[in-house]
Formats: sequence, C-alpha cells, structure tokens
Amino acid sequence: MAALALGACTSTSYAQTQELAPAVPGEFIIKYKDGHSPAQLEAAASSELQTPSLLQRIRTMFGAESPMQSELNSLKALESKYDLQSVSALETYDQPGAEALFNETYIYKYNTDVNTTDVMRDYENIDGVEYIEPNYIYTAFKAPNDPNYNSLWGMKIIKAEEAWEISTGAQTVKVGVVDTGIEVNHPDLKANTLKSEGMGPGCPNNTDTGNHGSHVAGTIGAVGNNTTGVAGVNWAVSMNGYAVLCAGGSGSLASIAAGVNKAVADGNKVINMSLGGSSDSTTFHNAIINAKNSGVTVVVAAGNCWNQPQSQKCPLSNPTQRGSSDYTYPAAYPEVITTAATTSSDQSASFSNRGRANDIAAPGVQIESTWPPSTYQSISGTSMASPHVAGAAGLLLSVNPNLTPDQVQNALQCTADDLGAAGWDEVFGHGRLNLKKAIDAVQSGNIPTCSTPGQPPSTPLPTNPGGATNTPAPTGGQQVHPCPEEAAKGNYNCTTPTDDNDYKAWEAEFKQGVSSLSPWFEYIRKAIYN
Ligand SMILES: [Ca+2]
Ligand SMILES: [Ca+2]
Ligand SMILES: [Ca+2]
Repeated sequence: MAALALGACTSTSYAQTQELAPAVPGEFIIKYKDGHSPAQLEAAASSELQTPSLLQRIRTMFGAESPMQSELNSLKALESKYDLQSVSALETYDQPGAEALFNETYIYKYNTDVNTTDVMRDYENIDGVEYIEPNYIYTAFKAPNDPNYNSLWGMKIIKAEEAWEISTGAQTVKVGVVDTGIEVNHPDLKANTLKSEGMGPGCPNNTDTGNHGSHVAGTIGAVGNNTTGVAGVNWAVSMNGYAVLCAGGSGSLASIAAGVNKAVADGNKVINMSLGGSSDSTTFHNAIINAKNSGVTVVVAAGNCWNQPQSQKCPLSNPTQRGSSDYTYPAAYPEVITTAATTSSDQSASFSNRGRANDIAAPGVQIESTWPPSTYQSISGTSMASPHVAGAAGLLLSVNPNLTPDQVQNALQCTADDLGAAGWDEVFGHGRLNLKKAIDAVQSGNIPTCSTPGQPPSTPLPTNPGGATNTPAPTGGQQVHPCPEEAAKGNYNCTTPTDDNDYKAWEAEFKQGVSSLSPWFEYIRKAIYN
C-alpha cells in the first residue's frame, strides 16, 4: 500500500539521502514558498505585463527578465527537461489547519525513467522551492499470511508486526513448554517442534492429551506466514514439549521438576510454565534456580484466582491469598518472569492474579491458537498471557543469543507499556508487553534495567519443615499434605513409609491413578490455568 509522505517539517536534502528509500518512480511531492508556485508566478508575471512598473519597463528596455519571470522560466525548463506528465495539488479536504501546512504543495508525476537524485538537486537549487521529496512508498508492517491472523488481537497490541520487521524468530532458539505436551503433528506446529516428551506418569510422547500445551505452543511458535491457521510470536523456533500435566490436567511436583530439569538439559533457552499451585516447594524452586543459573529464562503464569470462589482450582481459603501471585507457585519465585493477563482494551483480565510477584502483563483473553489434533481454539487465562512473554523472550534471543535471563527480563519488563497506577503495580507489574520496544532495546544494546519492587520473599507462608509429620498442616492457606493425613481423608493411598514417626519418604498413589514418590505438596489438585 502506498501512502503520501506527509512530513511538512522533514525536508530531506538529497545529499543526506545516499540510499533512497522505495518511492513511486518519477513522482515527487514539491512544496513552494508562498507566491512561488508556477501558477502563482505565472499570474504575477502576467499582471506585471499588463501594468508594468517603472522597474519592469527599465528591465524590458534592456532585455532583462524579472526575478519572478526568471524563476518561472527555471521551473518550466525543469518540467520539460524531465518530461512532466501531470501535476496535481495535494488534497487537504478543506481543513483550515491542513491548508496552512500544505499550502502550494503538489504531486509531480515525471517520466518514470528520471534520476531521482538529479530531479531533487535541480529543484532544491531554486529559491522558491520549500522542499521536494520522492513520493515514498510505505508498507503495512509485517503481517503474516496466515488466514486466522486477523483474530490475533494479542499480536497487534504487543506491536508484534513492528517487531517482525526486525526478526521473525530463528530455529536455533529452543523453547521448552512444560505443560500437557505438544501435538507435534499439528500442521501449524510440526515445523517448529522438535519433540514432545512424556515426563509424567501416563504422559505419552509427541502428543498432547490435555490440549493446553499445544495452545500455549501455538502462541510461542505456531509457524508464521505458511498460509495456515495462526502465527506465533516466533514464526520460526524450535520447541520442545515436556508433558507433565496428564491425568486430567494435573501433574505431580516430581513430574514437573523433572520436566524443568530435562528442559534445561536439552538446551532450551526459554521455559514456559502456564501452570501452578498453592504449594511452595523447595524441589520446584531449586529446579527453577538451576534453570536460571544455567542461563534459561523462565516465564510463568500469575494464576487465575483473582475474584474467584474457593474451588479445587483455587484452593486457598483466604480470598486475598487465593487471588495473589504471591501465594501461587512457581509465580511467586523471584527467578521467574511472572505474567498477568490483559484484555483487548488493555484492562486487567477479571481472573488475573495480582500481587507483588507480578512482573509484566500480556494478552490473555480470547486468545486463538493451535489445538489438537489439527484445529484452533480461542481460550482465556494467564496461561495464554505467559506464552506471549515466553515467545517474546525467544524472539529477543533470535536477535542476540547471548542475552542472560536478567537481560531478557529487563528488556521485556522495562520497555512494557505502563498500565493502571503509574509505574510498577500489583495488577500489571511493569506494564503490558511491547515487543517492538523490547526488540529495539536488544538491538541497540541499550537494555534498560528495572526491578520488581514488590517481589515477595520466596517463602511468604510457613512451610512444612524437614519431613512430614502427623502434626496438622499449617493454617493460612498453605496446602501441605503429609501422606497419612491425606490417606485419612481418602485422597491418597500411602505405601512404604520409611519411618512410622517421620514420613520422610513414601510412595503415594493418587486417586487419579498417578503415583509419585514423596509428594510433599499437592500438585494433584487442578493446577492448570485455562
Ligand atoms: Ca500458521
Ligand atoms: Ca516475579
Ligand atoms: Ca502501572
């Protein structure tokens, strides 16, 4: 799509424009100083002829031209030199303000063979010319040809199209999706997915029994510009799935920790975890610390329990804690990028957890993405916000693969568009992701720094120390489930306690048919956000 260059104040000298930007061949925008357009000069010259001044009569006597006549002649000479085809005034549609700015501004169409630099030089040598510019061509920002792309409001609001002018991703960047798995044969995921590994009990390889992971993967890296479906933040990337949430969308701590550790071992530079629970866990936290120490950026969902009733999905009894990312794990761990969800009008999603842990916000309502076996779905959740940010982290790494997790986090959160209360706040963190500004920061090498001032301590509630005992779980919302207690409630079948008085290790078989060793904390509850 071509558009007119409307920069009245940006007179570009040909000398500065060594490399001319694309323009319509032979076409120029010329603005004359008031009274100096050819039509004005001509009118003035003819009135001069009819009622010649004394000075003009003297000039005529000596065969000299008036300056006005001479300027008109120079302009006429250029018109014939470059074979003028047509001239028309730049339309201002009768707006008085625009009229003043575009007074005597014309579109000149010359022979398409003319040398742009020559024409500009010749015009700039004439005093009455205020400026001349090539009729530059502007194009729509890079949008992919995927047919469902138009419904991806999230990509537009984070300025992905502008960012894609700089990079559309790279297959050398690996991103791990610790979730329900990835349907590797989905036509919009296949080319960007290396594998999906079953990590939890009953989790199969290379497919997705829960759909959630494939949806997350599509936002990170559905193949872009392939005339199919949707486009991810990365049009090209290498994703690895780690299926840890099976058996109805939940998974044990052991599986999730193994998934994170495997993702690090496999060389993923970014890990997305659109999952969580209300149990603080040293094992889980250590897996995340190890990931960050290994140079892996970990992006997680803030949780969906704000303003939600107590339920299996949102188990904490205290409503403030229930809707807080500070009491949601891994969201509360300081090593992760905690992502809240926004709507298409940049409001906070009604369910999006708030809290001191929130670092950034991203689109999370009515997000369309890939869905097994080979279709697409729109769903909502901080689960959908997190992969926008994880995808953004991947895209930044395609520009500079040596960025540290802290640099990635700063580039993302410190360039975000501030929303809500001025500056960092508990609803949006530092603001809504702006991918264009983030990629510009990385490309320029000037990555700003900013911290999340309210980052909670890693253990905001008392934890169950040492080993399980028969004492009751601490109150205040911490979901600690020593096996015997849960067995008494019928939630677990406990087997092989090593010590009757100190249940440091046991095997538990969850009612859902998933077994785990020493499940100190209950990740078996619905722990998935969608
Ligand atoms: Ca596609
Ligand atoms: Ca955080
Ligand atoms: Ca704010």
